[in-house]
Amino acid sequence: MDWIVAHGDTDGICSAAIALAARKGSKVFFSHPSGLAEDLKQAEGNVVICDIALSSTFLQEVNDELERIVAGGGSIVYIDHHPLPRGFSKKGFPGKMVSTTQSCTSELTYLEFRDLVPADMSRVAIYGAIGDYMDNTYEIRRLLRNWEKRSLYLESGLLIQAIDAGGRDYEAKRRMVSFLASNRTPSSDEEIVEKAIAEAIAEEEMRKRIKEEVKVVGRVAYVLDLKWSMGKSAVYARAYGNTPVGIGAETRKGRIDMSIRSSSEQIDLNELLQEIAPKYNGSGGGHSMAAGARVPEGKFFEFLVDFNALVEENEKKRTVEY
Ligand SMILES: [Mn+2]
Repeated sequence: MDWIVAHGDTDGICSAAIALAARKGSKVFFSHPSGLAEDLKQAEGNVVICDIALSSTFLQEVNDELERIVAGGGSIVYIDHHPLPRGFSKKGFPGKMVSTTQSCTSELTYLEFRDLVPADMSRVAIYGAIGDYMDNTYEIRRLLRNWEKRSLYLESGLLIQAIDAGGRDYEAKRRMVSFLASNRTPSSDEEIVEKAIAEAIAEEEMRKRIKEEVKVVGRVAYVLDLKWSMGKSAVYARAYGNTPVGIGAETRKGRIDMSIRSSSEQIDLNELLQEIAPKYNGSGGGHSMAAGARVPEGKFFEFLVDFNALVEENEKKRTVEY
């Protein structure tokens, strides 16, 4: 049995769909950076891994599992656009590593498998790119020329909203992957349309609520425990807090989970979070303008104050350079 292991967001789901169109019959499994090594324990055969950051903490464990799969006669294609861990070398990696931070994973997956999938799969790459705010690359703009852009934005919007509404429903995500892999549009799927419209209506309510409830620490705005999409909460927190950085946070099992979004290219969230989160017994990282972090519940406010200081320092440092 071949495997496709992907992140559960829009970019991950679209990447998995493209990989599935190329490798029909593969088992689709969802994972995340800190669970990857454990999840790979069940995997075998030819394995494609999409949109899951290689975490420096679990690098050795992941490597061991990949080596086991290859030793059993399988192969590995690792496709991702998160920054690689410091000191990581592609030499000695047990498989093919396709990596850049400049494009989303859906774009990379489409380019990797383009000879094996129908040309129509290019629109799935575009949905994924929009989902990760990475539709402004050379390749995605080139692919968009073969489509009616406005219609494609509706399709991707439906898909993104439905995925946001679904939370951790992995069965629903798996259905989406096979649906997209068989070249059907989100608008033709009743389940996706219904979920997307309900989510859009909820979003309008949540947007207004965030406007009322947003709190600001210096240059960082946040909302806590809204029980709604943390990523979208972070974007609205930043907009209504009138700050360059926004956080959507949620208390879960004694820890605070955060989605963090920045509107400033001067701030590298991945870099800042990797530096600061471990000081609070937490972890963090992701992309420069969209990242996540987790700290123990009791340390959240200390973390916020310290994180803000770092954001302010970074803004100043980079402005002076001009
Ligand atoms: Mn991605």
